[in-house]
Amino acid sequence: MIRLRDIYDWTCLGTGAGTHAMTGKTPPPAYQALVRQFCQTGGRSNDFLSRCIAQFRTKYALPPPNGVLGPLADELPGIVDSLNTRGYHVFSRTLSEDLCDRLLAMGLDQPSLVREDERDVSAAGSLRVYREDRSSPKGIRYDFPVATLLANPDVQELLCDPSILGVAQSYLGSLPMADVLTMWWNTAYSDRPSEAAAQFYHFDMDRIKWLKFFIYLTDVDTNNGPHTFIAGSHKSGGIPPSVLKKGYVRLTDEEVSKHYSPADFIEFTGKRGTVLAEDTRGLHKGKHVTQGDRLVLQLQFSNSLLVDTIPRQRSLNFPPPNARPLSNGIRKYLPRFCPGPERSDDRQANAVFLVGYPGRPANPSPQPISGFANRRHSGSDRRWQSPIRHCRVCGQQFHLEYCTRGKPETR
Ligand SMILES: O=C(O)CCC(=O)C(=O)O
Repeated sequence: MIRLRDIYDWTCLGTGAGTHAMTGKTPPPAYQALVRQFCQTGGRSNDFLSRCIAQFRTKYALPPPNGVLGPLADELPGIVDSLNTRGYHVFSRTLSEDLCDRLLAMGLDQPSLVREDERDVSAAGSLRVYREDRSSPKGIRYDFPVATLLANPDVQELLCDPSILGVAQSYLGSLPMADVLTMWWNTAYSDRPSEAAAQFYHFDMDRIKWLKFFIYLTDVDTNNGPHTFIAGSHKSGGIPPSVLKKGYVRLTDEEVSKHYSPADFIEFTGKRGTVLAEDTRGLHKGKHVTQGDRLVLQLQFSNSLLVDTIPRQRSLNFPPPNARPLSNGIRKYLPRFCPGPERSDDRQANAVFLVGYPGRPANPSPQPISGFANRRHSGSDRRWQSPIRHCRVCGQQFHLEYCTRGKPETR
């Protein structure tokens, strides 16, 4: 039966999509409607929207899926099948020791933000170097500014990696857009799980369809915060209506265990370098850390940037819309992610929204300039900086925009 509320929701979604197409912003009622319809239909609303999106955001002509996850051409159908049926896939190939060493060094030496917790944490919101805090952490979680991550050539390579992109595109069924890039430490700071550190079961609902890649950069055993997932809960009808009725909330283990068998609870332990892909529309959490710590790098690819009004969200708009098909290989687009901020106060940048490329519509022919060109961004009252940089890898000129006002954002 169609209810008045459903008509209202779909109207909000329709007008929200229109507004997003014109302004790049989604009105909050459209986001609320997306979540409500997800809960109401058990996820079928998202499936329907994804089928529509696949009609016009058709797939890129990507190079063969050979990369950090191995040569995946033969395995790809099985991987997508495992993502469709179970909601996750753990790749047999791990990242190389060298790559893990370099990413770990960034995690230890680059400043990260101590996340606010339910308790009063005096260090919350401050940028700290984790190496100095490792033996005595000052908070439950340390998040890296996205600008730091984007500045790292290894992260840039991962964002462009054909095996990662191949999996994302095959699962999404339409072109993948990198819209979340995050890395964080989980610590044993607290003696109980934290909502702020995503240590209670929940589903994500920030997009229509997406795939997250979790990359462990430290060894993860059952005590230092393995990621955990309820197999199959990402499917339509995979979360019971009685749970969805509660809305977009955090759930206790006891609550969740009433609805699933023990075999459905998957705890992902693994050596550093382990990579898992997961549809976090299903129920998941990070297990409470009781010993040691965990460093995770996370990439997310989505089929649409709709619903990007969530303040903590960052959109990387990848690959650039004028870049299709990727005839000369994905590496051509590396400049979009290179290089990062060089001035120390850039670390305060609170979000990188669009990583530009030569010829992006907002500035069709960027000129080489030194310094920063301050300008307003899409009517926002925040100040956006738009430096022109040169890619360290290929020397091409490109454009990077980020906001320098306000408190740094965390995810
Ligand atoms: O820390 C974790 O493993 C959970 C992270 C999480 O909830 C998320 O990325 O959506």
